[in-house]
Amino acid sequence: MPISEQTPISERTPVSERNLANAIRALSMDAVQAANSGHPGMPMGMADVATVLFGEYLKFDASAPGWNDRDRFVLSAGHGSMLIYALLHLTGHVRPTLGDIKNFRQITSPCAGHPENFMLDAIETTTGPLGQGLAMAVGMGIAERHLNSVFGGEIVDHRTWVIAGDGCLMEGINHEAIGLAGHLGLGRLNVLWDSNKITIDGSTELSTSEDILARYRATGWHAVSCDGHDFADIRRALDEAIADPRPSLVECKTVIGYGAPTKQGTSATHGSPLGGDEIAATREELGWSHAAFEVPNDIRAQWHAFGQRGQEEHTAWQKRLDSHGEKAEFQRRMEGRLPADNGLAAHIAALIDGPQTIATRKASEIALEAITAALPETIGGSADLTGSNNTKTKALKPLTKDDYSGRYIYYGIREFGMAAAMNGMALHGGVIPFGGTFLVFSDYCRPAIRLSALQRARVIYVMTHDSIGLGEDGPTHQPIEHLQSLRAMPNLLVMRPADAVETAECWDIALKSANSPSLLALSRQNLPQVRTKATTENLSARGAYRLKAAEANRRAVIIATGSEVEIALDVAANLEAEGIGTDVVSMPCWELFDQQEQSYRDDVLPDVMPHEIVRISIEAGTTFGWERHTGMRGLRFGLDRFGASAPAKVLYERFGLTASAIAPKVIEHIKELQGVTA
Ligand SMILES: Cc1ncc(C[n+]2csc(CCOP(=O)(O)OP(=O)(O)O)c2C)c(N)n1
Ligand SMILES: [Mg+2]
Repeated sequence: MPISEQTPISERTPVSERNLANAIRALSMDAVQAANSGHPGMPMGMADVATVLFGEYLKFDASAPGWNDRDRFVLSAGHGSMLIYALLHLTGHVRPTLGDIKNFRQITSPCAGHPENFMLDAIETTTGPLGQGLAMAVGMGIAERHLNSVFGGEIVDHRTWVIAGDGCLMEGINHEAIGLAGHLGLGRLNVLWDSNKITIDGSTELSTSEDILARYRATGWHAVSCDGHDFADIRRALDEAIADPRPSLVECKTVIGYGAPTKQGTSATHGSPLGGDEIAATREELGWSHAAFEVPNDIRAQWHAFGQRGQEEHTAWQKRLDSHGEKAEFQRRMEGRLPADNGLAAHIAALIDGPQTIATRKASEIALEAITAALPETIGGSADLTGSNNTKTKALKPLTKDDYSGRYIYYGIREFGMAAAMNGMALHGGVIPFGGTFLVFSDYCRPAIRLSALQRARVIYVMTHDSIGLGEDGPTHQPIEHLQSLRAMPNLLVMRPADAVETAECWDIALKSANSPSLLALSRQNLPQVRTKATTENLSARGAYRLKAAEANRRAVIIATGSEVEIALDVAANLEAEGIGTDVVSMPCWELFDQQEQSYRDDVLPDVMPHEIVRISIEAGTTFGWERHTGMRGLRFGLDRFGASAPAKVLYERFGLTASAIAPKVIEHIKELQGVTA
C-alpha cells in the first residue's frame, strides 16, 4: 500500500508531527548556539519536510546504516548539517550521540561543520560545496539502476533522496547533473528543494529570476510544488514524485529559520547563531518548553520508532539475499573487494614478450580490455571524447535508459557532472567508475576531484592529451600547470606512466587503491616501450624507480615522467658518451614516492651536494615545484608559459625539450659546478 494511505503519524501517536519537527529545530538552534557557529535556518525551515521523509518515506534501518538496499539520502545543502545530525541522532543511530551534537563543530565531534562521509557511518556523502551533493546523487541513482538490472529487484531496489537549497539549484553543476539524470530517466531520484527564496546575500530576487520548475521539466524531469510546512501537502507531493516515472523535483516552499519570531524568513538565520533572546522567543513561539538539548521521552520514542521502521524490510531483504544465487558476487562487489586476477599480470607479460610503441592512452585502452573483461564492476565513460580517451572496450555496452545493465556512460560534454556522478557511483558501492576527458579539462572537474579525494572515493580519472605533445590543438588544449596543481591535492594519486608497461602498472594501482581516487595522465603521441624486462614487483607502485643506472661514474640523475622518460634516456646516452654517468629515474607518481621509506628515496634520489651528483627534471609542463626533487641547484626542464599550435615534434624542439637541447645544458652546468669546487 502506498505510504500515504497508511495512517499519518499524527493519528498513530500522541506526539504531534509539529513537535517531532520541533525536536529537530530545537537541537539545531541549540547546537549552533553552543558552537557559536553554524547554520540554523535551513534545518529549521526543512524540519517538517524531513520529518515526513524520515518518518514515512525513507527506507532505512538505524541499527544497520550499511544495509546495502537502504535508500540513499544526500543533504546537498550541506551547510544545514545540523538537520542530518539531528535526524540520525533522533532516529537512534549509535552516532551521533547527544554529546556529539553538543560538541557540534568541535574537533572531538563527528558532527563536523559540514556532513563528512568518513566521520559518521550513516552519512553517504560529504557535502557543502553547493550543487555537488545533487550531482553525486545522480551517480548513486545510476549505480542503483545498474545493480538492479544485474542482480534483480529482490536485492537492489532503493531510491535516492536529496535535500537541495536555492544555492544547489543555481550552481552550474546542477544543470549538468539534471541533464544526465533526465536523459537516463532516473525515476527513483527525488530532489526536495528547500525553496525559501533566501540565500546569504538576501532574497533570491537579488540574483535570479529563473523558472526553475520549467527548467527541470524541459530537462526531462517531473516537477511539483508543495507547502513545506503542511504535512499533508508534503505527503501529496512525495507520493506524486514516487509515482512519476521521471526523476522528480519537489519544490518545498518553506520559511528559513521557521519559528524564530523576529528572524525567520530572513538571511539572518542562514549562517549565524540566533542568539539567546531569539532562541528563548523561538521556544515560546513553537510551544517548546524544554531545556537546551532536551528531547522529551515521548518524542524521542516516536523518533526511535521511525529508526526501526525499516527493520522488518531489512530482515526480509536479508532472507532474499541469502537465497540469491549470486549472493557472494553481490557482496564482493558491494564490499569493493577485487577478484584475485584483474587481468593485468598476463597483459604485462605479453608486453614484455612483444614490446609496443603506442600512445599511453592506447596502452590504457589495451589494459582496460583486460580489466573490463575481468572486473564486471567497472563502469566506464567519457565526456564526449570516447575515441580520444580510449575508454570504451569491447566488454562495455552503453548504459542507457532502456538498458541499465550497460557499463559505458556517454556523459556528454559534462566534465564536472561526470566527475561528480562518478563520486556518487563509487560512494554507492558495487561499481568502480572510470571516466575520461582531456587533462586540460581536469579544471572543469576539479571541484569533484577534490571531493573524490576528501571522501576517499575510488574514482579513476582517465585524462589524455597530457602535454604539448597533443600538438596542433594548441594552447587552449595543452595542459601546463595541471599536473603540478593536481599533485598539490591531498589523497589524489596523480600518475603519468611512461609506456605501456607503466600504464598497466598504474591501472593496477588505481584499482587497488580503495580509499583514494587516481588520475592517469596519458599521452596522445606514441611512446616507445622503455620497460622491457620482466619484474616481480609493480615498479610504478614505488612512485619512482631507477629505470637506467649510470655506467660511468655517476654525476647526474635525471627524473622524468610520462612522455619525457624517452627524452631522459636520450639525454643520458649523450651524457654517458661524455663520460658523465647518468641515472634515469622514471617517476610516474609523486604521491607514492613520498610514501616510500627514507632509505629507498635516498637510494633513488641521492641527497648529496649538486657538484657531486646533479639532479635534473624533465616534464613537459610547468617547472614549478620540481625543486622538491632537483633541489634549488638542480636543473629543471619544462614549460613555464602556454604552449602553441603546431605538430608535437615542432613544439618539443621549439621549447627545448629534446636531448640535443638538454644534454649540452647539463654538461655546461656540471662543468660550472666543477669550477666551483676546483
Ligand atoms: C560552491 C559553493 N559556493 C558558495 C558556498 C558558500 N555558501 C554556503 S550556503 C550559501 C547560500 C546558499 O543558499 P541556499 O542554498 O538558499 O541556502 P539557505 O540560505 O536557504 O540555507 C553559500 C553561498 C558554498 N558552500 N558552496
Ligand atoms: Mg535558500
